[in-house]
Amino acid sequence: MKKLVSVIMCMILVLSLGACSQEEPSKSDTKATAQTKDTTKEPAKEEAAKVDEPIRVGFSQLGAESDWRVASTVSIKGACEEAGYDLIFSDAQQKQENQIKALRSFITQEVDVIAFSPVVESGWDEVLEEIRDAGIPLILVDRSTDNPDDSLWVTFMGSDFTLEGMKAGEWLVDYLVANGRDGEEINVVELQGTVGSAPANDRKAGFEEAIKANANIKITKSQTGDFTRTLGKEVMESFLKSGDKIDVLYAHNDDMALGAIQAIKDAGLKPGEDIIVIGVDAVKGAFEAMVAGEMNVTVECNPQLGPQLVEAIEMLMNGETLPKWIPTIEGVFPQETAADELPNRQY
Ligand code: GZL
Repeated sequence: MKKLVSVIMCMILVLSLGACSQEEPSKSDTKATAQTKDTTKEPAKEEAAKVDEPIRVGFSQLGAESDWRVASTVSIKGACEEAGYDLIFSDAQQKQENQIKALRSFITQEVDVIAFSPVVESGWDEVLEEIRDAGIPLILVDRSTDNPDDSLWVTFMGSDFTLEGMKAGEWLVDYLVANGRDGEEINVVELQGTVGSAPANDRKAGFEEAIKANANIKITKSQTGDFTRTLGKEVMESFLKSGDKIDVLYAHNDDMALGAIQAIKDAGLKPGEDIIVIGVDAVKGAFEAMVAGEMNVTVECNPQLGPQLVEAIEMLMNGETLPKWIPTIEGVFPQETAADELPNRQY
């Protein structure tokens, strides 16, 4: 009897082992099974989860120093929201160390894409390499860096700041000729943007290039107003207090020009007449000043890069190649066009 029981027990043991082996195929079988498994109907759990997860974008914005910057942020946040992205947004208050901290936090959070607008051109080498080593694609928005290795970022989308400076200088040369003042000694004072920033460096260079053939046009004073209205006013006050002859103000952005206009008026002078006022950005305030006759021209610099950023991210996620530079198309708006153009302005 005992023997019969042990035989039966053995048989049960053998049968149960066989059943397990069918439920637990070998590794190679598993792989084979996975490959032959019809994944068209139900992707594996992790794929399904990935497909449902929104794209996570880390964006380091440099600050909120000007109307242009505020419009840039509105455009980026709006476009990312519309695209259903999970946007992690950081405002660095114009401090490079804050941007570097934000970029490093994006790496730690393992975002899908990093985008940022570098407050200054240099000092990014280490963190750019950390982003590359983390395998996270990087998009430069609005401003670029002076790092010679452009393989560190997928693309730069933004304006040609040198061209903007040249447009400002060319407008001045043409204006002086049109008003019979091309033989006059013309003293230009310059309000520079943030020291070390790409727009400040390039707008200065472009303007100087455009006027260099006209020896009668001289930049007699040049100082940074850090792209803000407050500092633009303060620095213009100091220019005016010097008592030196000032014929033209060239401001690297409209916010500083608008601050300077207030200083010119406070000094009892007529901006737009006694002193020609040139700005860059083409923000609404500049058009309002031109309609009032207090400003003469603004060179457009388009802040609405949000849709372009989303388009670039979509292309990236689809494995498409992006051009190294996606230039922004921009115009020049002299005073005579201001009244018609003002209603069209979106920032
Ligand atoms: C230009 C942008 C500049 C604007 C300023 O693309 O970086 O920064 O001209 C802003 O108004 O502060």
